[in-house]
Amino acid sequence: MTDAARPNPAVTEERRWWHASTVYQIYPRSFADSNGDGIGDIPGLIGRLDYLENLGIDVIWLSPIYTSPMDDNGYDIADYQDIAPEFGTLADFDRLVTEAKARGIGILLDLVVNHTSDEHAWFVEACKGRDNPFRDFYVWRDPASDGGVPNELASHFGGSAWEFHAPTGQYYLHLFSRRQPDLNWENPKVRAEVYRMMNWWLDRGIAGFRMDVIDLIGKQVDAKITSDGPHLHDYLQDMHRETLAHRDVLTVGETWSVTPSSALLYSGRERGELSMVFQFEHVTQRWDETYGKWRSKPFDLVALKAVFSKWQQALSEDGWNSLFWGNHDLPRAVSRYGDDKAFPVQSAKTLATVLHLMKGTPYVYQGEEIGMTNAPFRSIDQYRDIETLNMYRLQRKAGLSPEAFILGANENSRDNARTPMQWSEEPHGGFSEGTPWIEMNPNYVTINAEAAVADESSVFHHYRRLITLRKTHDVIVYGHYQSWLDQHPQAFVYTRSLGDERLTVIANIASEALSLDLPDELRTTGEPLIWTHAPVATIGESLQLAAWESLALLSRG
Ligand code: ISL
Ligand code: CA
Repeated sequence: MTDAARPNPAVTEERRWWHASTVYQIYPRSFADSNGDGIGDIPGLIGRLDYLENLGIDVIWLSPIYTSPMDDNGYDIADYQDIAPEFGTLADFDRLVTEAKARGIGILLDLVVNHTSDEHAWFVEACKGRDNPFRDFYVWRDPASDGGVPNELASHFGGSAWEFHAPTGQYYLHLFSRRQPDLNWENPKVRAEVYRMMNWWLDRGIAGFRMDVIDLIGKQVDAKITSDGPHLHDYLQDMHRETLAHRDVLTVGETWSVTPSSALLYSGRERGELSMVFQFEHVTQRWDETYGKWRSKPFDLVALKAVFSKWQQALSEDGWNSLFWGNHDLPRAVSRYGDDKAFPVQSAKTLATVLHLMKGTPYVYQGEEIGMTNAPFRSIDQYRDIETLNMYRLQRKAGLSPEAFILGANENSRDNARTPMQWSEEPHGGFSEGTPWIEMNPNYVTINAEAAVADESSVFHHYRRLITLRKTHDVIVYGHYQSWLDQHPQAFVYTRSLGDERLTVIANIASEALSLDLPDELRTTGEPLIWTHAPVATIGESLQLAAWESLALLSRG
């Protein structure tokens, strides 16, 4: 993962290895099960490293693998320095780091330090009494004068963010489930413990961290500020100084509240904070203003392109973008943005093309590279996720029918994208010899890795090409982004320019054919780099595109 010596005089930015890298997200529970208990594990993952090497990815972001009661599938950590037995042992983890490194792949751990599990030793101690030395590791408040909650802060998983602890007569804060008490970052002892733990993992040879809801750590609950609090960037700079400085690692913060200007604070080159952050504007743009993610707004390509352009421009001179369509909290990309019924292969490829040829570091969520779709669930019993189950209870109480709830949940719940990786047409998709912890998407019979690898025209090989192109073409990594035809409701067109090179990307984001008129400035001839239907070497005054057809062409001079 060292910087390849590719002197291109047009590149003025200081190169970092992660600029040309692609990250692959693994949700360990659903990736590969080695022992038939129905739960993916580290040995299973090690067995699939050759597949990932073939795909060409540089980094694995591993969702949490630490000791946990699994109230939120591991985002509730009981011991930061041990591995959950269902996932394996520390020895398995060390072997993973070594085996991945041998294939040129680094491991990013998920740093979940906004909160712990209620089973974490710190919280167990904190509950013992108001004068316990660990009490201040968490956020406690007295009841309001009527005995009720201290204020109206709400949990992201529904209901109040405050839970009463009767034995000590105070409420504690949990911005997620009640089994995920929030850490008190104002306490310097908490910060010191987190840095110590981070250094312990970094010394074990990991490639960096993905930082869970990191924009919440500067919260000031009495002022009802949760995200983007006044000391957030002080804490991040402090963290950087104590752990990341002088280490060549990748860090990415999950920041739902980030704006283009705060992104420069998080990821600015001279800031000493993070490599990059995840912004979610293309995600929330589809959410209803009142009902949020449980009710979607229709797809609007013009608005979507505007979001991407805004972010490409905002971080063009400083900072760095991360690029993603999906993750373990979001619907499957092809189901959300593509057409998973009529054009599953073509639309998966075209979505990949338009995303991967932008400036930033692309993230691929496991299974996306073979075009996995949202699993169609029929009943609430098929769901496992605490967020969905809580929401079901609340919405049922509010009078919503189970059928109506399932309809919305199938589109937006986190479980529909958490079904196991589809490896083959074998029983349980080759994921496990036992019964998977959550049902497989039945379409594994046709959509699976084995079939995809064997077929040169598959979604998998398209991703493989895009990942390779980023490593061999500086214009993809560093080229200046310019959008075209912003108001066109069906075409996604942009160029990337670096020195005398220009990359032109043209995509039809629709299930209907398109006859596209192009402005003079886009007419060109060049080398076809990637395409969905047929290579195109010349762009004239108009272009006929099939449904979900896309292409990219490189011209010089
Ligand atoms: O999933 C969501 C929206 O689709 C959010 O409610 C989600 O909880 C938010 O994205 C924060 O996510 C992260 O922290 C959570 C954990 O449940 C998620 O899996 C994680 O990605 C709490 O640790
Ligand atoms: Ca297992």
